[in-house]
Amino acid sequence: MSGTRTFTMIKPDAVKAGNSGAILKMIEEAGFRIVAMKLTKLSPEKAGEFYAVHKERPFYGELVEYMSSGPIIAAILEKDNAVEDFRKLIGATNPAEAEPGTVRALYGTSIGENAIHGADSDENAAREGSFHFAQVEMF
Ligand code: IDP
Ligand code: MG
Repeated sequence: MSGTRTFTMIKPDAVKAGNSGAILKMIEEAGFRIVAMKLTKLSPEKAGEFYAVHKERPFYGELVEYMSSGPIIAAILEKDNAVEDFRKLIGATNPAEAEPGTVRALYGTSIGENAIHGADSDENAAREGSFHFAQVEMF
């Protein structure tokens, strides 16, 4: 059975462009409840650790540099079928291929700078949530 929580980050390009409010509105209107949220900035070391699973991919260096380039908003979200429904709301990795009306179609600018992150499994949602929120069990 699928879980009720997912983890997201509004990425530096979207925060910088002033799209955080519009994106959070989409998230809430889609039925997600914000369980924990913070504006933060990842050091290159922390970004590298977060995306360690992509270490062997050719874009890893670029991804780490980009994700540490400015403030992000990290959040834990709650809804039935959270992980799958949230991936639907954000759309495909490449904004050019994302369904119209999805967050990435509306606010992403390239395959790298695609506005938002969404965990891809219940296990990763829990791992990524605890990476950013030490006190996650209290929420
Ligand atoms: P996802 O975020 O849709 O799950 P992943 O394949 O897990 O996509 O890639 C993680 C992140 O790495 C993407 O969201 C994007 O920011 C970046 N990325 C993925 N593919 C490329 C690429 O080909 N060039 C540059 N950056 C990429
Ligand atoms: Mg992924």
